[in-house]
Amino acid sequence: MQFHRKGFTDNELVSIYKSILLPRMIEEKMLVLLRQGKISKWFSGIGQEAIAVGATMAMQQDEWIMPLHRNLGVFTSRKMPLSKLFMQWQGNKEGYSKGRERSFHFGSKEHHICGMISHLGPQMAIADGVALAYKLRDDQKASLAFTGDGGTSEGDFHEALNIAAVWDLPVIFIIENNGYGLSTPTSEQYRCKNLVDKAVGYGIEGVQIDGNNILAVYDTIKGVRDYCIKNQKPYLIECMTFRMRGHEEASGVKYVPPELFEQWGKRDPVKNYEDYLIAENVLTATQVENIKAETKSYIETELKIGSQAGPMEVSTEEELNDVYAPVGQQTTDNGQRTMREGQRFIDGIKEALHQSLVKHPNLIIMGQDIAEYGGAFKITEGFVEEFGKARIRNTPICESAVVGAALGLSLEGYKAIMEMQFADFATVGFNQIINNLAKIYYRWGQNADVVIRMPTGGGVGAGPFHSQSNEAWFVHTPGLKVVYPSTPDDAKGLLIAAINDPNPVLYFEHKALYRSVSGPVPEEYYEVEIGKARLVTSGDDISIITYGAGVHWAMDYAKNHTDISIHILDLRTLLPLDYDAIKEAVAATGKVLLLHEDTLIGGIGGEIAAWIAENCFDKLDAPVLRCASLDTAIPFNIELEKNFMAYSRLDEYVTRLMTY
Ligand SMILES: Cc1ncc(C[n+]2csc(CCOP(=O)(O)OP(=O)(O)O)c2C)c(N)n1
Repeated sequence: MQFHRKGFTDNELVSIYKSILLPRMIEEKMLVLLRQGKISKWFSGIGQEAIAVGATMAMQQDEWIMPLHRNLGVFTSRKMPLSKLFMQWQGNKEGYSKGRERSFHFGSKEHHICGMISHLGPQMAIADGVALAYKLRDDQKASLAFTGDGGTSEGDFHEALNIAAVWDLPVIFIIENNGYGLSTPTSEQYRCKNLVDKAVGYGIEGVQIDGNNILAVYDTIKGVRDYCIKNQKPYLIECMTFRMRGHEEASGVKYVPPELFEQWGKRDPVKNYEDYLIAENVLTATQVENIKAETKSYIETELKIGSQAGPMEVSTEEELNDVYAPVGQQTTDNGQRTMREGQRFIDGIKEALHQSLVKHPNLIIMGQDIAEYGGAFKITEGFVEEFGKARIRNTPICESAVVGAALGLSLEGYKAIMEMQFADFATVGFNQIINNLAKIYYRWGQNADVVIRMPTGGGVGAGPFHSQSNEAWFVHTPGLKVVYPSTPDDAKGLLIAAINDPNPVLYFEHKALYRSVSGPVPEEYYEVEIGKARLVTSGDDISIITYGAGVHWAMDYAKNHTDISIHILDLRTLLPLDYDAIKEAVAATGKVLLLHEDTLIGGIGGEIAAWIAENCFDKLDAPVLRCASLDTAIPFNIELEKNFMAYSRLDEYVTRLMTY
């Protein structure tokens, strides 16, 4: 292995040696502890340390790195206290995730390390968002994301590189090509000759290097970092290496030809570098032994501290409290309301966005066709002229990467709104929403200050993929908030509240209401509290608990059936639910109908019905009924769609309840 010392001083070379030795020796210790059952599942990086260590040393301490499961060297090179790392690996409360996450699936804001989710690829787009923040602030910084060769087959790899290229973001993407994705060899993973060849396809630069040569890695990434910052461009680096142990310690290596271990064993990144330093007279053999003894003693001492962690004290209250970041006080509202009449639902949304863009200079909106075109529903029309392309960002068609980028912006203190062109397309950003946005705060205390606008619902003959009601998917996910206004003033106030909330909020806006519903909307900047339902009308006969278009169905029904006294509750927020208001609605009539446009099975109506049965049984005079849409996809033909909709069965259900 050829080492080129370039301008490194002897001291620097020794410091690099200590940095690559540490993760190797920690791992050797870990393997012993693993056999003793003292730590959890372990993904070994033995043989690959030069990449994580070299890359981390080449970056500035305050530049975000998105490591993966084999990157112990990132954590050690950022000088995280080893005792606390041990506590993390043992699942102790004193670790970095209060015992909630395993091995390397955690982050630390203080160390600018973003914790991975198991799905691998989603890390890469978060680096895009961080780099976007750097770029917008002209910070002269770059972010760095890792992937394995296996991870390059994920759509997230493609999306992240593409968006970084299109937006000219200073991101370094590192592929650790270690020959296998679990047991799958690269020959069954991709067909191009080299993975770095993919850079050309994205219109970016790339280089393939020897990933086992710490000086080559360090020096290359230092140079690439300068390039990315100076040229404001991303860069792809393929580091050739080999995984010297199994995918994880329990899985074995039977599928790897033994000669590969022999071949790559000779290219061991630690041993080769050590030999080089001795041959160059930078270190003597005795000094090397001394460094190893010091490292060993450091590891033992830290392990001893780490072993003193107390037993887990479980507090359900703390667990539940840590699902959401605390919401700060909203102070700008003096309570004054100047009503403007005749405002459409869409006007409420637009005004909330506009006022929020003025109020929060760090608010970025991203979405397909939202800039010059003004968005599929023209809600952001005129914004690009007023706020500029940097803040009103057209995106390529890559929902997953845009949600990831939104999270990356949040890591750097920005607020992000993403407009899903249609709520239906959330499926292709689902992983980022469900596993990254929703869980990150609980996992390692990092909030996701992101709002996703979800133009939702049917009634417009748009067929199965432009009409769905998919709110229930998200209501089932702790860590998200789900709001769903039905009036123009709530549309405005709830969107402002969602933007101010430091947690990820899914904001459902029913497309059929955009231009069909109008009403008074205050001119002021104000919030409608998330988690509070609204009493639409009081009544004595039956209570309809609903939201979104259902509110208007219920109101229409009541208008046409003045002989029935209907109590109507508009939930406004689906997660968290306003249980007090639900209880009052049950108590008001004793007969409850849950009404929603979403399909029946697994819809939120079932959840609320169960809650009522558990908590309000004594107030009921009839079984709780659910009126929901048919359990089919949403058909295109307008007659079929009408039949699909819950509204077509509303009279039947009200009658059933009235005659019970
Ligand atoms: C989306 C997803 N699919 C499958 C897995 C299971 N899995 C975990 S790691 C891994 C192999 C990853 O290979 P590679 O990206 O080359 O990284 P390496 O483990 O070699 O470092 C697989 C299949 C996963 N974690 N996420």
